[in-house]
Amino acid sequence: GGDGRSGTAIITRTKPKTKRPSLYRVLLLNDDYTPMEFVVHVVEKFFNKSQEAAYQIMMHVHHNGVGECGIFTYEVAETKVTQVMDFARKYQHPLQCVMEKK
Ligand code: TYC
Repeated sequence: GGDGRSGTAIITRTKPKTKRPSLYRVLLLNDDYTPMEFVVHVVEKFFNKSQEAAYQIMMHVHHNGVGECGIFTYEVAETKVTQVMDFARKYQHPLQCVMEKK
């Protein structure tokens, strides 16, 4: 790189740059009102977990206040959050789903 005239140089990349996408955790938050079975259903439906895995995640959230449902790229994480929040609102449960950068 460089223009051979101004005395400046431009460094050009030779190795192909593969940028890894940033990852985001999708979390469920505990509350006192959403039925346990509803949370299990949400985790099965939107995070493709078995009933057993979904139950364990739900109980983790119930006891710890927050728990991870999966790790995704930004767009996928955002879609999961929107889908869960829309589904919870449809059934008038206060369930909260959020994403955070890993
Ligand atoms: N704490 C709720 C109850 O006792 C159950 C619950 C679990 C709610 C996980 C939200 O993300 C949650 N019915």
